[in-house]
Amino acid sequence: MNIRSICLAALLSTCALVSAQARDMNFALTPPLESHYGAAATAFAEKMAELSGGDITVNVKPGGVLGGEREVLEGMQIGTIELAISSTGPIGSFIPETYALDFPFLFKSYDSARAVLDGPIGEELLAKFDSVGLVGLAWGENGFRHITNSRKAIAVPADVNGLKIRTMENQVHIDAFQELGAAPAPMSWTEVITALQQGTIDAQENPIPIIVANKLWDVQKHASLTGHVYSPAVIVMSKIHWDQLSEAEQGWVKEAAKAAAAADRAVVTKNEEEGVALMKANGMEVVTDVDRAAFEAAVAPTYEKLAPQYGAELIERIRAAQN
Ligand code: EAX
Repeated sequence: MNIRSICLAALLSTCALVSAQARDMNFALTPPLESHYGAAATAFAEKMAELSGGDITVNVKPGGVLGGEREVLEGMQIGTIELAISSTGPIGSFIPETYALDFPFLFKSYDSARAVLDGPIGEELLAKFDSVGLVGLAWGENGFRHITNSRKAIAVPADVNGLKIRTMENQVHIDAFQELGAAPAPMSWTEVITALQQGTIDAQENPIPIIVANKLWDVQKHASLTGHVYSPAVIVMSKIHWDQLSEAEQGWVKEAAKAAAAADRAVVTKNEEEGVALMKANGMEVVTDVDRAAFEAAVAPTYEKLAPQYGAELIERIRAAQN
């Protein structure tokens, strides 16, 4: 064998060795690492390292360093980002059927929401991600959303009138807050803390895990446990990258996603148990006796207006599944 053949053989075997060795994937999330989403991403990374024998390294990218949730979803569609956990907030503009999950006061409890998402309805919605260049792997959760603000205690719908409140880029949420007489300001989470600090908005709404993870008591004096929306979160992969995996590797990803969802929900449960005390200990005025029935009645027109467009039949199935 001449020197040229030897060098070529050496080069090819090196390439083969490198390609079989560690591959890196980024996993994006907007909250800090110390959060329910961070726990999900870490669990995913650890499970993938275990199952791949170290061949696949998942780099957790917290704090919105790779962008807001909508931007991350767009990045996954073109393959610049491999993985993420995202609330459903912006997903409705990619997959309109998921808007059914975002209607106010639709889910009755964490147990019933988890049961619906882990059942046929959740599976049906995950299957729809394929059509937009994404792979819906598993349902985690963000939690029941509550209002925080810098102005006053909120206990009844009239208290929300005129409030400049950030919402996710979600048509159903925007409409619901308009029904309450608020001035919704949809924006990416990555802009919210600055907007609250600068006073360009008075309020935002998020689950206790987000309030705690972001120490929102530093920028919001008041919290009101409205629980107005249950916010699911999906563990999702770029289809471009999914299609490059072997069948075995795809199985690892699915198993890692299940571990991520379980880790996420465990932190949500813990935050729900301890979060209010933590918020109060850090100076937040927390209204716990919110008139939820009045809020539910006030946002009912959102169903009349948007359910026909965003899945009235699916909303009824979700309601029936909780009885
Ligand atoms: O990191 O944008 C939002 O309010 C979502 O809850 C997001 O997951 C926060």
